[in-house]
Amino acid sequence: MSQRKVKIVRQTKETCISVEINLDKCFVSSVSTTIGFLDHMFELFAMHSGIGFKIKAVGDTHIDEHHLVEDSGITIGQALKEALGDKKGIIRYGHFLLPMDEALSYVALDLSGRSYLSYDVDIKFQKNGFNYDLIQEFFCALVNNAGITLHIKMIKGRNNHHIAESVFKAFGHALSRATLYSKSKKSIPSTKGVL
Ligand SMILES: [Mn+2]
Repeated sequence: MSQRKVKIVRQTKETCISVEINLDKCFVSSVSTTIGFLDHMFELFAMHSGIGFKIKAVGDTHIDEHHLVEDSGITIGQALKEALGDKKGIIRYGHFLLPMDEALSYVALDLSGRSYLSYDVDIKFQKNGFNYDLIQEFFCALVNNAGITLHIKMIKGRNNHHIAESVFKAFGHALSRATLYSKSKKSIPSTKGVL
C-alpha cells in the first residue's frame, strides 16, 4: 500500500488554504481558519473521523465567509481524493446516524469516484453569527473535488448549532468507515475494477 497521506496548498486571489490528511494516522488535529464556527466543525470532524487532519486557511472574509468556506471544501476534497489513491483494500461505503441533543442526522457515503450530493438539511436563516447556508456550499465543493457520493439528511433538529454538529460528526464517522483499509482485501472494491 502506498502511503495514504498528502499535503495540498491551494492559493487563489481570494484565499490561501493548506490541508494535510493522513488516512492511517490520527495526529493531533490543527485547525485554523479565522472563522470560529468553522474551526469548531473541523475539530469535530477530525476527532470523530479519526483521520489525521490539519488545515490552515486565510482569505477575504472582510467580504463574507463564502470564499473561505467553499475553498476549504475544494481543498479538503482534493486532499481526500489524492490520499485515497487507487482505493485498493478500502471498505468504500460508510454511513452513520448521529444524535446531538434534539438534532438527529444521517449521513451515507460512497467513495465512488463520482460526485453527487444530496443535501436535505432544514437549517433556519440566522441573522447574526455563522451563515449556516454555507455548510451546503462546503459539502458541495468537497464532493465535487473528492469524487464522493454523499447523502446528508437531517431527520430532526431545532437548534442550528446542534444540527450542524450532528452533520459534521456523522460525516466524520461515515468517512472513517469508508476509508478503512484492510490488508486482507487486495482488490479495488468495484466489479468494474476501478473507482
Ligand atoms: Mn458545539
